[in-house]
Amino acid sequence: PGASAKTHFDAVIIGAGFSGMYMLHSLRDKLDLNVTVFEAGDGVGGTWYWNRYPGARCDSDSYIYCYTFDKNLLQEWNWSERYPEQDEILRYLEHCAERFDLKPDIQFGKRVVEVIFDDNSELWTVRTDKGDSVTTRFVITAVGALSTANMPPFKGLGSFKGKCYHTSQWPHDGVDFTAKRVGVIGTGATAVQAIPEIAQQAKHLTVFQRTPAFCVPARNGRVDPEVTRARKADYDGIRQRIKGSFFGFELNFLPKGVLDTTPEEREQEFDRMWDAGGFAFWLANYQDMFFSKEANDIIADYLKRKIRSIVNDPVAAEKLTPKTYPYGTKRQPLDTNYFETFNKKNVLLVDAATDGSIEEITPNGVRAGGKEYPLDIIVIATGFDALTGPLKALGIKGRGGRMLAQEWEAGPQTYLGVAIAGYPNLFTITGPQSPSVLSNMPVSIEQHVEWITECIAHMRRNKLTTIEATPEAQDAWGAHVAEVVNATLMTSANSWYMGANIDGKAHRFLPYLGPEGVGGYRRKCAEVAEKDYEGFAFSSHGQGWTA
Ligand code: NA7
Repeated sequence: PGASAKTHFDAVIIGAGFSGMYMLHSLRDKLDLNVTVFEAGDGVGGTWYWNRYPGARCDSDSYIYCYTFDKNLLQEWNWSERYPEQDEILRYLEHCAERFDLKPDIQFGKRVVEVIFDDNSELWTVRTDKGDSVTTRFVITAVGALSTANMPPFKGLGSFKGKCYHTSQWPHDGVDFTAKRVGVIGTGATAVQAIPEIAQQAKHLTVFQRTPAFCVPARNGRVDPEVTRARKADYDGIRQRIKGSFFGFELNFLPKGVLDTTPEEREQEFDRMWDAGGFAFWLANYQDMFFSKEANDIIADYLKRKIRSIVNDPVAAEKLTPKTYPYGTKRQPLDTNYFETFNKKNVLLVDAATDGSIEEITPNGVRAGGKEYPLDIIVIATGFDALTGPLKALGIKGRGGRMLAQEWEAGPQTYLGVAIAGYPNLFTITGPQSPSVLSNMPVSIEQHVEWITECIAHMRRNKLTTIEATPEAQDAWGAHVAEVVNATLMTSANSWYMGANIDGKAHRFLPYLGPEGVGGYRRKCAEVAEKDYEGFAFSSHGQGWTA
């Protein structure tokens, strides 16, 4: 029977982006399990299915923003640019879905609304908004970390007579800005990509800024074919390096502190990183940047000088200069002509601190600081309820009816960011308290998928029916996550890493910033498995294996 006719599975995967697609391939084709995927969208791609706003592209270099588990795929696929655009990444994922014949086992257009554990059968029941109800031994969430839109409850939002779009729910046939007065709310990584594109098309653009961003040039462009050839010849080395690296990139901190350098020496290094573009300035800078405010100030000062040198109007430059948080403690936006865009005559910056914050949306536009800005289109680029939002939205109930959304009100509690005490046989790919959004995502996704696959294989070999994190191991992991990050400057910013972008959300650092990065985290997970899944408890009652 077709996937949608079956009602019992070994594993249900939620989401068909990078994570869910590889998870399906692994469990179905390596372990021969009976698996289905529920996907809310009408196609594969996850993030790259939904985020179709102008300028949407990846901020990781294309040669490492891809699957690395298939050597032939690495050789055969050719990216057109250093950072591919949304439609190219979506084409890549479509290609992978065909290549591994994934679509027959993905049920599209079905949003999971309930995931309930039954204490007697030790099986999960998964329900969708389309009325499906299936049972399964394992549930694997592949819902992404940035997939639940943050739509701030602006007063009067519904009264606007023009068109209003959240960047992550963009119309598939695009939006025509020609001759329109457009407002963009937000200046995070998304808005920084969209603003220069919209400004080129619109008659007039008003940018509503709450907090200015430290942007660094992406330096996108075609990749030298020689470089591509050399990389293809060295993919074994590249895989090894990114898997063992701090952030999943071929980037490493400079092995010295900025405080140990002369002004001339560091200026040269800064110029080199600025010219290189991409995340080098953020993730391959002096190693004291995230630890010492004094060091951070020196590095931030370079970027502040850049803003002043690019933006012609000193008043606008001042508004665009970050002052309230250390550099690097919020996600690094990469730009193409972002600051330059504020030199255009048709672009106006409305800064919350100096011009007043948004008071309401009116039928004709946005009112901020007592003034109404008339608009035809509003683009809401206010980001996501990061990491916990997508999991809380699934209606997960574990042992004894305990509710995940409720238990996580004061912040997430997990073991290794991949499992949760009280929720047996539930795995969370790139969940909170794993490196996740603090890494090049495909690297962390592959690591989780492979670890989960091996864990399930281990259970089948040993006729084990449930695996569950112990509360002790979970508490120890939570304490470790907090301890490591508390030694850095990361907790001093009102960032979405801290849950600070959502009203009422607990302020807790959400991803895991391990002392040895994703490489160290990978070793830790491998060690847990080697020590017979230390910190987990297994059982062998409940319904036995059928596969
Ligand atoms: P971000 O990085 O969360 O940026 C959202 C922006 O919207 C940011 O400038 C916010 O200001 C602003 N914002 C959020 N809520 C409001 C309200 N209520 N009023 C005014 N302005 C607001 O989301 P992005 O989509 O840009 O990026 C998310 C990630 O997706 C990105 O880092 C990549 O990993 C991919 P704030 O700074 O909170 O003061």
